[in-house]
Amino acid sequence: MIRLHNFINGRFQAPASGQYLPNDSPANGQVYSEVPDSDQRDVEEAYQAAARAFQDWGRSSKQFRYEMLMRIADGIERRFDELAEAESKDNGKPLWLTREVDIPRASANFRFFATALLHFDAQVHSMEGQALNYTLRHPLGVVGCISPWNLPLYLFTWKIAPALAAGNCVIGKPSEVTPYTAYLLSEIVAEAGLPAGVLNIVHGLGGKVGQALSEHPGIPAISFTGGTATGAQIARTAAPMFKKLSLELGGKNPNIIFADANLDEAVRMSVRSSFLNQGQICLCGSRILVERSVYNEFRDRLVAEAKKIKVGHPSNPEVFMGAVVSKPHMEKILAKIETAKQEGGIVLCGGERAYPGGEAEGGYYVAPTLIENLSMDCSTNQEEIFGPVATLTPFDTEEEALALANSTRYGLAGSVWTENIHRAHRVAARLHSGFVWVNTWNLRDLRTPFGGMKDSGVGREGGFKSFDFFTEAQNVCVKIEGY
Ligand code: TXE
Repeated sequence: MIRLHNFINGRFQAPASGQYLPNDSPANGQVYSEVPDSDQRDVEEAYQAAARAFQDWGRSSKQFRYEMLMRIADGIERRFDELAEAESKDNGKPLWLTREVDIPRASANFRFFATALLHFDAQVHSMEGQALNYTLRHPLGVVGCISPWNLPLYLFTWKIAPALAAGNCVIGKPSEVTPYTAYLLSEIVAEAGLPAGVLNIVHGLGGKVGQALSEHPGIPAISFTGGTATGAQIARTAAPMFKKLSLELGGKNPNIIFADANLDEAVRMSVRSSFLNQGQICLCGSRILVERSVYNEFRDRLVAEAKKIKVGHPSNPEVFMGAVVSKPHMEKILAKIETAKQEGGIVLCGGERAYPGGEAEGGYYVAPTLIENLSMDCSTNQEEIFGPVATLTPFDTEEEALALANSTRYGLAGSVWTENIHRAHRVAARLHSGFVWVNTWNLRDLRTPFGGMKDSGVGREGGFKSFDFFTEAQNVCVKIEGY
């Protein structure tokens, strides 16, 4: 049994409660580690350490912070294999995926924001003949970073790296469902020699540790990725204190496939957008809208590809899909599939728990599922499922496609498939979503703004947008006589 520790003021320590939560591997349902069940007392201790550390870190040179972040990135790369295996074991996702995406991206996040910091500078607005304005960007102080379980180290570092680079001290709270790589990161940070208290990692439940961060009067900003209901709870708590909030929440993203699209590519990428990471990515395309003239052909080809997907133990290099993250989450996905059937949905493939057997015995697997014959206003098409489940719906006109695509309360991402360049631009601009891909999916440039419209969130992260969030702007206006 592996016992994880909090990382507070540069020390590894037990939670104030002395209590631990069991953590299982979704691949086989076996409990293999214990996670600190921390509470407000641990958050307070972390806050005191971070506030002390901020006296120096907040005034440190960019070069110093750059070097520290690059050392953390080096440390992640040195322990690459261990991190990739830990992430796969903790989350259930295939090992090839953690090796190709999660862990490379975690070190890339540190490198990206370390170098971006060197290029982030004050803006100047000259009022000719009168004055010069320059806008300073000050770090905020001690900030909270709360991350989810679907891309554990990837999203944790996506928040922590820019927060630190901008000169803040951080209290990070990883998901209690997938705490392992965040714990390994605390070891890497200690090895890298980051000054004590600059980064603190407090493990535990959202209702205790996350809530204590949102409630803390000394913490002026929270960056959160997770469910929409949790985001609303954080906003309710933080708003009266006027905290800065960056909320990256759920999605119900459309893939819009027009008859003139390259169908080979549209089918290939729809398999990825529906089932990569077991469908547990906020960007996944869960509503596939297809122009009626190619609907049957597209559907039959997509179903044929989905049936070929190998589901199994994450360590098997041949599997495309591993386990979903937890037993309760698997049960939620299966219940949503039952609801879809009651709503009149026809299950084209999957629709049930998968039992790959062998070393995957006891694990939480769901077969890739495609459903058609549902109205767009039913709950299956309106509520986020966050599993390997997508629906197919035909449309007749561009207007109808847009109306269907924009009909949910979410607005995170969408993809448009067409060879008509005019239509591509037109439809992209009219989609109510934070970002749109044309003839691709999940192609990411870390400099671009990332975030959603409507109930998919508030604010944007990525590139200098992250620095805007993690700093406070201060304009200095200097009158110049005789200019
Ligand atoms: O996420 P939670 P859950 C969606 C997805 C999923 C649903 C619920 O639809 O089925 O959300 O998942 C912390 N104050 N997404 O319940 O609870 C929690 O400990 C502060 C989409 O697992 O939102 C964890 O660290 N923090 C998503 C983090 O919030 C609180 C990714 C996220 O967990 C808290 C994950 C509180 N009161 C789920 N309660 C995406 N956008 O990618 C919990 N937390």
